[in-house]
Amino acid sequence: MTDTTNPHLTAATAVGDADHVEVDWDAGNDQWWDWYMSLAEDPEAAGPIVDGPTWDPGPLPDDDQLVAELSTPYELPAAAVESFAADGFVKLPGVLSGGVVERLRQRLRELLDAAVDPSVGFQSLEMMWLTDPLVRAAVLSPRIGLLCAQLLQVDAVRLYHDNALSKESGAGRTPWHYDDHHFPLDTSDAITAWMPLQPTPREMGPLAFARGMDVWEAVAELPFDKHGTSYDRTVSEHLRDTGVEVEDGPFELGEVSFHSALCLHTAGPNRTRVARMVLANTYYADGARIVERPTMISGDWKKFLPGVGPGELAVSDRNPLVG
Ligand SMILES: O=C(O)CCC(=O)C(=O)O
Repeated sequence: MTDTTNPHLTAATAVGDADHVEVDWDAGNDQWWDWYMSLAEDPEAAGPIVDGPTWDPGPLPDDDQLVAELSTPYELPAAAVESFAADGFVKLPGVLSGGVVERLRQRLRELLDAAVDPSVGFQSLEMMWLTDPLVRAAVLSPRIGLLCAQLLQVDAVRLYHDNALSKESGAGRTPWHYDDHHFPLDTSDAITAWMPLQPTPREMGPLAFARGMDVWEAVAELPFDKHGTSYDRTVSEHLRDTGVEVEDGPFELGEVSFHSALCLHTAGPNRTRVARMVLANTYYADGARIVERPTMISGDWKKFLPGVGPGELAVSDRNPLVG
């Protein structure tokens, strides 16, 4: 260990050089997020906090209406499939009604408040779908699962995990990364549906994407930095110096983004007084296997694939086919 050791790491995960990640993560996924967020540069950290958005969700659906909406296929334009394949992400309007968004926001808030230390700036919770019927309707939603399979152009997708993410007022940037680096899967046919649970203006830190399915290739050999912000900074400099376009616009109420595991993405700080809440669900192509050497960047992945070991088919009772 050096005197620049990241305080969120244990002796076991801090071991070796800064790019030595071939060890198991030995804490929970909430501690993983505390560590991971510390790897982002945040020049706006001391900036002003402004009022957040206000919105009218419209009528709130009852449970049956919510399930019906989430079971109805979304009319996906062919152009969206093409732009996902070219860009690595796509943002689709009106995937969720305002009422469904609001019901999910209220439920995720209750679940987070019951489980998470309120002083944590980036709050997270997974596997809610196992116990909460409302969250299950969204996580196992045929609408969302079908969209993911259509965008990946695969026959069927399985659930990797659900994720409630609340970036609280004043919490900082999410570092640049691409999820293929994270998921312990032997396929890049993995996709995250990032569903903001409010309209999300720029000052709230919407997810932002480097445009281009192949942009990751130029940073694939960049040494990771498990102690500090050099990986995030170098990716950011590379994107700027090579003129890669970054889509960092706001999300309307009900708009959902879908990003490939190969898409480089980040998110700004939340400089508003309103929590930036998201339900982010990840799915992968049926038939994927666990890689031979998962790393600490995958966090506590065994929670999402219990009983499945390296090299084995990524299938367990927690990875149902969706859609
Ligand atoms: O919500 C964020 O700030 C980051 C989420 C993310 O990176 C993801 O869902 O892949």
